[in-house]
Amino acid sequence: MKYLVTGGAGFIGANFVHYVIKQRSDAHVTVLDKLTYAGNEKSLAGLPEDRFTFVEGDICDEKLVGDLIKDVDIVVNFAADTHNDNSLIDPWPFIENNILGTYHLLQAVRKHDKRLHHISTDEVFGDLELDDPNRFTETTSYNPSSPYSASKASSDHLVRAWIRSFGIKATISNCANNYGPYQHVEKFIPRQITNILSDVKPKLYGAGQNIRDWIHVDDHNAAVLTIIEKGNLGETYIIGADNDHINNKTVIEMICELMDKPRDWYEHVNDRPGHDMRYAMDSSKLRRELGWMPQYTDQAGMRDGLKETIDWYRENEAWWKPEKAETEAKYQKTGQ
Ligand code: NAD
Ligand code: TDX
Repeated sequence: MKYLVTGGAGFIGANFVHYVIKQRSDAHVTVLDKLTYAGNEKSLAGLPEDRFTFVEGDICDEKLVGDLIKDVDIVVNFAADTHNDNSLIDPWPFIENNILGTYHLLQAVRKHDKRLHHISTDEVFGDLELDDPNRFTETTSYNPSSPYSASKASSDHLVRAWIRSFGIKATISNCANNYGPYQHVEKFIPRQITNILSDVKPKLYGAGQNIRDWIHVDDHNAAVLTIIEKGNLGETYIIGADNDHINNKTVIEMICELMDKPRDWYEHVNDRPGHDMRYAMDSSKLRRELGWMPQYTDQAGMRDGLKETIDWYRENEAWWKPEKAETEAKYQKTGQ
């Protein structure tokens, strides 16, 4: 099986490449990545040269995309601009990379009749109130809040339209918040871990009551591989690990405790404008129809996943240190 993994030098894409090379001995992976500030070729170090190729380039480059797609069996699209806070400062890269980029991939898979799996997010559904017992399902209406989530929603709509109008062979997955190795230090969990490793207090937006349905990146990628291999063409699958009751304040307290700091060794900073309150995912379709199950579930699983993630950042300072100062300088400007 020959894979073209777009955005494969980013957090989830790089973990996917390591995962698929390890799990499937017949897999060959080509990564196409623009290496934006969020892409890091070091995340792909150590992969076997005969089974892996890296190409620096843009999914909006029609000729390059066409040339690469001709030689593969499937495109797995992770490429996107992904940080909500950045989309509130400058939305344009989100429109370009997420919407136009997906358009170009769709045209290429259509022309060359190739399979596509498109990676999306829970945020396309908007948010839930804290006391709302519902979870997002495959049929929940789209209601995005930020420029980032609106751009992801747009890209999902394009994929659905190309399936319906042109019959392309595609699947979509919408996953909850991921954590694990190789995640950029701008994101919530690595930011707090690397703050503590730098002897700086973690930063909690507002009161920290917001809830994210945290999932370990390996559980996400196991689900993606399951959908690629067993999923029904044209379908959307929700991916989640039943962690929709752990708020941000609790996550920071867990990190402090696991890193031998007092549980309240953090500070409150400015909240995010338009901050979504709660995400919750109902992944029963994926579990029932395709037999996928997450490994890191509930508060105990989350603790295990966090412990491993903390150890990874402790042992890989050379990977994250170069990004840290610039990232924090950006947050300082918004009082976050
Ligand atoms: P990331 O920001 O860590 O990585 C994105 C990668 O895409 C980077 O390597 C970047 O260089 C590359 N890229 C951006 N624009 C490109 C372009 N035009 N051409 C080629 N490469 C380009 O992101 P991530 O957290 O790994 O997210 C990957 C995907 O998963 C995204 O589509 C995101 O919306 C989705 N997702 C993320 C989460 C999460 O919690 N991080 C949850 C659900 C879904
Ligand atoms: O320093 C922080 N303090 C804080 O309290 C940061 C960076 C974040 N937060 C809060 C905001 C959110 O409620 O933590 C929560 C998680 O924040 P992010 O890591 O920025 O993630 P989120 O905005 O929820 O979006 C993530 O999940 C869905 C990814 O960044 C998206 O790419 C994905 O689609």
